[in-house]
Amino acid sequence: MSKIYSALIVPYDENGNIYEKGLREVVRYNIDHNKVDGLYVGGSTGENFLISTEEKKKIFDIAFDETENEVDLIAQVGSINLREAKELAKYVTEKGYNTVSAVTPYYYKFDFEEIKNYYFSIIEDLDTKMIIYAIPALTGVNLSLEEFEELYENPKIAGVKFTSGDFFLLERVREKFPNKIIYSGFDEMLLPAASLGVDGAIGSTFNLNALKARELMEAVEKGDLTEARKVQSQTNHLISDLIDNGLYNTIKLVLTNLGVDAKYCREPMKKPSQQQQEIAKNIAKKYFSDGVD
Ligand code: MN9
Repeated sequence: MSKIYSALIVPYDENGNIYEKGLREVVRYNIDHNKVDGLYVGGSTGENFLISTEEKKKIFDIAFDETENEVDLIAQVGSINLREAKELAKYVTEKGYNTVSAVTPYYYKFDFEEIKNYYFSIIEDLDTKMIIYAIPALTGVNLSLEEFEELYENPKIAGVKFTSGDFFLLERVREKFPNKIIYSGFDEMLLPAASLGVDGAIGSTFNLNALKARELMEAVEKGDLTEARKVQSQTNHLISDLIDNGLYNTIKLVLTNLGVDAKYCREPMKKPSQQQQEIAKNIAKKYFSDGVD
């Protein structure tokens, strides 16, 4: 059975500080309402690349405390400050997380030897699994099949969060490494990824809509392509509406409309305008009327 993970949304308050009460509510909503199998903590969706090491630790602490082993947790610790990545990996492992993930190092054009050293170094002293976070559109790093092979020679590297539309590569990776995990990373392309046999999916929109992602995965597992396409289309109407209105702000606004105090984004991301708030209210009504007062 494939697994559904929300890429955890993190509420920041008016001043851009982590809003703990709201974060706990988002975690609970994901477990109690969305019925996720797990949470991917500290990813792009958590605005992780905008915050300090201490704030990252605080988010890892709160997520761990609030879930109390009810669901799986993956801690994204990647940073081009390798020392920070190592410190965070050690921190979460000692806390009790058994899986870490790290984005491919970005900004500078690191060569593959440097990328490989980065991954091996983060986990060298730890007894923890590593999921590579591959998101070439944001990092510029395109790992080849041969490079995956070299990374996978390290038995602690357990798989990849594959956030790309390169389904040729996805199929090649699936076929060549049947025992390594693949989590699909683009919610709007869950159907093609699922049809190629991924082990699960990690997504920002699952904070709102994980139940549909589960329906889609189950339809694919049953071989019901007609149903799977129907669910992907329904889902993609929502995803288009969210993206058009500013993805993370709108996920937070819709959650707020559903009674989850998800607040704001961290600067330099903007606060939502009046118009964005109106649109988000309509999105909440249109797709989630059950949950709106
Ligand atoms: O974690 C998310 N990636 C980013 C995965 O936010 C960069 C996705 O869930 C996307 O937000 C989503 C919309 O494009 O598929």
